[in-house]
Amino acid sequence: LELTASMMCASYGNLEKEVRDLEEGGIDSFHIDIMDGRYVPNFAMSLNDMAFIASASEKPLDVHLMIEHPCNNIHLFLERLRPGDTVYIHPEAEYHPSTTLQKIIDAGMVPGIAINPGTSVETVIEMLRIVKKVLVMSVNPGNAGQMYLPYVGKKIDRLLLMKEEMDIQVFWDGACSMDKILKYAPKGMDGFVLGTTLLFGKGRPYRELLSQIRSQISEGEERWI
Ligand code: S6P
Ligand code: MG
Repeated sequence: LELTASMMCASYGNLEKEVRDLEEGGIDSFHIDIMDGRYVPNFAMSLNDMAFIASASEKPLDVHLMIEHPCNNIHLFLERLRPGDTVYIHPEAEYHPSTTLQKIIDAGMVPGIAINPGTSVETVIEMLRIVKKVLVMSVNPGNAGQMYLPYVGKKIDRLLLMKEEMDIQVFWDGACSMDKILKYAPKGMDGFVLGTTLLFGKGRPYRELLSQIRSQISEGEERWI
């Protein structure tokens, strides 16, 4: 079960220390939210923040592009990433999303799509045949610290049932709480993006928080196996 840290929630005062502390705490990967102020009404991390984290850690990066027409500048991201890093695009933000996904594949990165709360599985089904990873948004993209939107539950259940047929992994992004991990990990969710709900701004060391999260997952596993 992959636990990834949403770095837009980290303290920018000392990003290197944040990366170190999260690594020491046992985080599996770093989730990088890139926004353009157009596709979503906010700005988060930049290309350079992403490149810095890629150089500061050997852990995989999970780059979530919330930008219009990523085909125009995706090469800037791809040339700063390492083989095996994941790049998610939002299909609605692109005229030809499968062309952009092919660029991600050709560069040696793992292709993914992010599915908004209001986007149905039907509209992205052909892309599920191309991608390896699906990032299900349980909040509307743009901000950390939002409320979980309960209507996405049905779609998540459907996607989890399609995992084998489509050969995809499914990840949770938005308002990820302990009860959601304990409910959806047994149903086959492959990983969770941790933000302000569980990991950041708590005034407690990441090591402590992450080990608490992991031990609750293992206690849960004993029950669901
Ligand atoms: C939202 C973004 C997410 C958030 C993350 C924050 O646009 O894609 O990755 O940063 O979900 O988590 P939380 O627990 O603050 O909602
Ligand atoms: Mg995200």
